[in-house]
Amino acid sequence: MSEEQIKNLEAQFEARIARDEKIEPKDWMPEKYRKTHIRQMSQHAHSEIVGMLPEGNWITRAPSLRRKVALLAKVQDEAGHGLYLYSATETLGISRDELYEQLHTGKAKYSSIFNYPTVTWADMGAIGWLVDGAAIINQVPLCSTSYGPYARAMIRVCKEESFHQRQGFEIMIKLAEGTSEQKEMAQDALNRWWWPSLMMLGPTDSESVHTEQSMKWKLKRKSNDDLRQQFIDQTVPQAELIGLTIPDPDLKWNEERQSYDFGEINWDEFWQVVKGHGPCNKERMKARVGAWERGEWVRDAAMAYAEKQQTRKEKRAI
Ligand code: FAQ
Repeated sequence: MSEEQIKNLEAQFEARIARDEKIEPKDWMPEKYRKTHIRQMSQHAHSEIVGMLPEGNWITRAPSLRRKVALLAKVQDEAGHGLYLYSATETLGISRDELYEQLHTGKAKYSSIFNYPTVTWADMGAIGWLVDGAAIINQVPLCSTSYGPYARAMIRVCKEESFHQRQGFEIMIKLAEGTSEQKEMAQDALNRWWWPSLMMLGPTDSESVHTEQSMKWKLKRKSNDDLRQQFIDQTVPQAELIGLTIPDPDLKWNEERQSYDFGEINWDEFWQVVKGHGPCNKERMKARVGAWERGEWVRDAAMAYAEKQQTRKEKRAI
């Protein structure tokens, strides 16, 4: 293709984005657009799959049958989101095997938040309330992102995340209304998950390398800092409502901005976790790689069965 033809295609592509048209898998797209989407969508898929691990830790220890059923369903939803997002990523011309390989070799990232341990039952409440709460704030704008398969996937994912957030908040309400030990457990979980939840929304806008381009392509609709502020403004009144204290002495309502001012985030901690040195990074990767290796015979058996069926079909056709 000549340089001029490429320029023409690029101009048509940009015009479609400007008109808020969806870009579909078979449409022409700039290589950088394709790669950026593979990066973000696959990291999102990996986050859902790795995100099953901290909660999976509590399925056998849920305090009642009702809690166990809800947690089991939530973790299954996360598996569904991961598979859905992997399929959407595959429409960009990358295979599932390559995507897994990127995760297992550390080439692809997954959300920093899932590298923290779940030490008490209250952590199940805090994850639903805070982590799913932050995920929804980040993901609702993604429902109108420019790449069609991602936008459509996000509509369903957001509906389920919203249910997850409510079940988490309900766990927190019950604990906060319970005995003093239970309320302490809820407060302790809030203390440990608050700051990592703020970090989860990504580095500050001045440090974010992808925001500018992603905003132009309407992959991102809001900046990391805007999403973080929205999360804080939404969550602080919820903590107040159930009598818990946000662990930030600098948190203060700013009348002029009609928003909360908040304290300094420990970005060193964030980057340490992103680079693989968080409390559970090694454990999470070991679990994922182990599951992949243990599943080899299942994949082999499925492939052998598919081949056998195909041969039978071909023989019948002769
Ligand atoms: N953790 O330039 P930016 C969930 C990386 S799903 C690790 O700002 P961008 C459901 C970033 O990749 C949670 N790495 O990047 C659930 C980049 O590195 P790279 C996941 C992070 O893409 C709930 C570098 O830093 N959600 O929770 C993080 O414009 C409960 C520079 O950053 C999504 O993935 C981080 N937190 O903005 C499951 C949503 N933040 O790639 C179970 C879709 C940044 O160049 C239980 N993703 N980095 O090597 C996004 O919206 C964006 O990708 C951001 C980052 C906002 C995460």
